[in-house]
Amino acid sequence: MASVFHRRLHLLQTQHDQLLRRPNAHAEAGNGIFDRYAHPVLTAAHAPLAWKYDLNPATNPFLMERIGVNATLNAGAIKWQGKYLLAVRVEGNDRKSFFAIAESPNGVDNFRFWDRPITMPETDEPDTNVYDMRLVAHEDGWVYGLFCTERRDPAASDADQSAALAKCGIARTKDLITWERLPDLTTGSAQQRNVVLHPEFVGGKYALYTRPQDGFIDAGKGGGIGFGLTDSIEHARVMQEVIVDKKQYHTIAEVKNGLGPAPLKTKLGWLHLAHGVRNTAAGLRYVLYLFLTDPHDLTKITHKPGGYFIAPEGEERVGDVSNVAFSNGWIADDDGRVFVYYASSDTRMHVATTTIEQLLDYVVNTPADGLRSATSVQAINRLVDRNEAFAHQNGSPVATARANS
Ligand code: M1P
Repeated sequence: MASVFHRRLHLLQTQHDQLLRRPNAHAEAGNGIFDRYAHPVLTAAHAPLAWKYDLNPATNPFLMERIGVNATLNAGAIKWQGKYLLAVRVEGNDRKSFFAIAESPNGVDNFRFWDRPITMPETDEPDTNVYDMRLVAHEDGWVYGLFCTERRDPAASDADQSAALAKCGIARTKDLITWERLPDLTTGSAQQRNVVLHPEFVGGKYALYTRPQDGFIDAGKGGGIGFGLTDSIEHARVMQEVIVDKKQYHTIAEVKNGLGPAPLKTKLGWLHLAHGVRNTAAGLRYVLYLFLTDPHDLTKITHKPGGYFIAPEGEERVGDVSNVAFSNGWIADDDGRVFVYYASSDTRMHVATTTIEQLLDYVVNTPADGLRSATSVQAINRLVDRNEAFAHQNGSPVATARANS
């Protein structure tokens, strides 16, 4: 009779293999803007068995899990040597996050982690926790990873074991395996999270999107997506931050917001994906939104649809931190397809697919937030007017579609 060890190993390997091979497909008819998929692309269960189990029957006869993986979330993304790569925030049962690369041949399924997590070098001031890496292939030839580094607030009393300081950590690589750690970003703000490197030089300088904040959770008066320049990335220092997109009363971003991945260059300008946070009786709600900035002035928003682009839906609404959609990675393919990687409820990773053409249509033609109930009704009435005028001249498109079906 097979030992407990071997029975369990067979079961674990079979289940893991089935999960990794599971094909993914569009989940629903969609809204014409993007397609959701039936399954998450990465979950905690995707972590390699060798990261969790001592696979020697002599030292682990019960095949007990020795190290737990709690969640896979907030991944940076890059197309690399023809493969779709995610730099995933993997969170252990011990609440520490680290980064690991997962690779897929098609961007929507079959994601597999590389053999080992990334060994991220530390600075002289060790990080307690690192998370939410944005990957950017910069025109200087390096691939940069900008992430949040969190350490305990040295000013906190012994009684307060949760006060923390968030800063932007910076590292670079040529192969996504060996990383060179650079000094953390210095800014005039008390704390920083959601810092993103712009892929091109701006006036010969490195350009950074920031999210100045007064406290660790509370953005305070510093809320908004900022922008600043630094002469050097080896000693990055942004002393002047211009707010590009501020938090605003009774919108999806009234508590705070932050940029997601680096913006995509399009024929109409730079396309940005960001998250907005509002408060509710059930806690904070994180949703994703888009905006476009001027091709030559990165601080000037030219188009910003009202409301959210992606909000957590169905099972996505439940997890370690419920009601959260968060994205810091997307990939624009050469054929115009766009893969938006988003995490739900700080627990697992999903993909939504769309195209640059669809995203620009959405950004340019979705009414902006009029900031009042009355303006929302006016927007609907304008649309109904247009539809009635069209039907008057051409007959009802709904009746035609029915007749053709
Ligand atoms: O828990 C939701 C998110 O909270 C933070 O986002 P922000 O900096 O905008 O508050 C981050 O810790 C993020 O990792 C997390 O998903």
